[in-house]
Amino acid sequence: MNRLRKPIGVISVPFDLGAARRGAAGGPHAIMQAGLEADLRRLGYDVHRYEPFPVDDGATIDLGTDKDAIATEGANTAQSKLNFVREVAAANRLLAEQVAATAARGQFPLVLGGDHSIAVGTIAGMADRYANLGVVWFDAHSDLNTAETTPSGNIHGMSLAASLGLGPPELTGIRGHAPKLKPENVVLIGTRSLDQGEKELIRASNITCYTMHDIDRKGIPLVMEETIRKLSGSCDGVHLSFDADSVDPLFAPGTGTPVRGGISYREAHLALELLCEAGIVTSAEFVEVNPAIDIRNETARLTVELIASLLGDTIL
Ligand code: Z70
Ligand code: MN
Ligand code: MN
Ligand code: MN
Repeated sequence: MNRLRKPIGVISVPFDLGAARRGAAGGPHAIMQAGLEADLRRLGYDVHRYEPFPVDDGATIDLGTDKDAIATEGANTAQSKLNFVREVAAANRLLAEQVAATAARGQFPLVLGGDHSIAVGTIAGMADRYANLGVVWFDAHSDLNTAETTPSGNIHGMSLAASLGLGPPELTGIRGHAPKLKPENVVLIGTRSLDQGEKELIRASNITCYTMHDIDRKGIPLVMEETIRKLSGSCDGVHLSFDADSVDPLFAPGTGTPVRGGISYREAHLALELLCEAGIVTSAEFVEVNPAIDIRNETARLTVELIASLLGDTIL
């Protein structure tokens, strides 16, 4: 296996105001409790763990106000469809800065979410260094909604679009330059739940999308081989964005929006082992682990195992 020769900078983001339901803010703690640091050291890594920075955890927000009510209240304006956009933008500005600083220190940024809205900040931080950043986006969803197409108003369903420069300026403009990504440098894997606007965007753009149908037909080895060939040809860095809901809920029950028919335990490990072997990944984030709905921390433990596979764990 191709072990990274860099120290790992672990960045915790206990934030979940971008999601449909609360709980993913407990993800970093659950993942640490599942033994991440010991595993990374066992693999021979020098680990730098950053204190979770002070994101707005919603403690000051009236939780009696449910998000559906907010989303429908003023559904006549686009702005009203961006739930907690100020808090999401503030968290992502801090995260982008932290990720850029971690990479500048020569460490591999490993970001623990938190809901998937935090991809905006991670990608903004890495796009500082890599003009042609590639992204491998494992997800049941595509997170390609905009203020115009979102059915929910939840920003974790808009973070990839924002990174492509589509969305509110508070998100697209983090660290100045927009867009952060080119559509031809984006590969979606595990897709099985798309909204109408997302389907149209994927069809009209150069985004590569391996749906579960494609994975069933081609198998994970070929899907990963094509992904690696494509991105290593055109990108100067590759970010892995791994939504726990890409994995079948049988193996990853602790996530806010489970969708059955996902990649299996074996497929998830194989995919990340193949990325490891290719040696192309320059940063990673693991998001949407929700300990409030998990079963005995199973999803956090799976996440630790998957991180180990990405970073060079082998059986023999
Ligand atoms: C839906 C929306 C989503 C994650 C759910 C769901 C989006 N497309 N993303 N869970 N990680 O509300 O936009
Ligand atoms: Mn060190
Ligand atoms: Mn997602
Ligand atoms: Mn998802």
